[in-house]
Amino acid sequence: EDKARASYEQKLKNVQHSVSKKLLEIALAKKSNLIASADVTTTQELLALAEKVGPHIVALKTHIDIISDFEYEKTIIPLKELSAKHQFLLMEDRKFADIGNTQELQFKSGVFKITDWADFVTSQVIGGFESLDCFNNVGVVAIVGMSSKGTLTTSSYREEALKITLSHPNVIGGVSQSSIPEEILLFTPGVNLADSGDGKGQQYNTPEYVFKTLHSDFIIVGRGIYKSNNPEEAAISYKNEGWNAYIKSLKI
Ligand code: BMP
Repeated sequence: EDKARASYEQKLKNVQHSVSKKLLEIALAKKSNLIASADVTTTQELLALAEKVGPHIVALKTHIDIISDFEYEKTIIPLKELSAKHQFLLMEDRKFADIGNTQELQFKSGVFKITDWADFVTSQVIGGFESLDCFNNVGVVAIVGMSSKGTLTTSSYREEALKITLSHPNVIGGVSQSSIPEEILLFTPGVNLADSGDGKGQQYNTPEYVFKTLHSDFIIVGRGIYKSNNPEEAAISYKNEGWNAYIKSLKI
């Protein structure tokens, strides 16, 4: 049954974490609830996409370990400049899934040095509450439920994952295909206007469904944007679809 959701203004009054506040402020300023997933494999493609879609998004989601020519100076420095220029945050979709000590090393060391540039990161919560302690300078989006066919994130898993998500001070929200309590932010991937799946297990919903039925706060769109012939136009249309669906969901 559909019921009215909390507005971004209402959420802004209640959230504690600085990253949650920034996301909601950008959403209201840009009238956008769109996160573009930049699943491209070269620095040039990453920067070109960020330049085109930057003005229309609240955050750019990266999988930084798929960039084949990654160099901190060449990849991250200009990406940071674009995020400042176009006012979007950087979300590294690392999906950490280990013990706290290992996650800390993966977060702070290696070539990617995620701690130095990401505004927020994704993490599984399978390692338990304390595994999230190391992310104390960024926001964490917990993977509560996945969008793919046959995922093991059953309702009992999601229930336990939500307990960590709601209680850990580093966590700003969850990735899920189900509703979550209003005090945190809901990020929903698996959104596409043209397709219902990708033949590799991904399952898609429309922006209308995720705002109205799940009360999502942010949609995450990958191939719908970066595979489009005109990624900027595609970003604008997902932005408008998402915003209109959000406005409608306030009035139910
Ligand atoms: P696309 O819109 O091209 O299907 O991309 C979806 C993006 O969201 C991918 O980067 C994927 O890793 C991520 N994602 C997902 O699709 N489902 C989840 O449950 C969690 C994700 O992070």
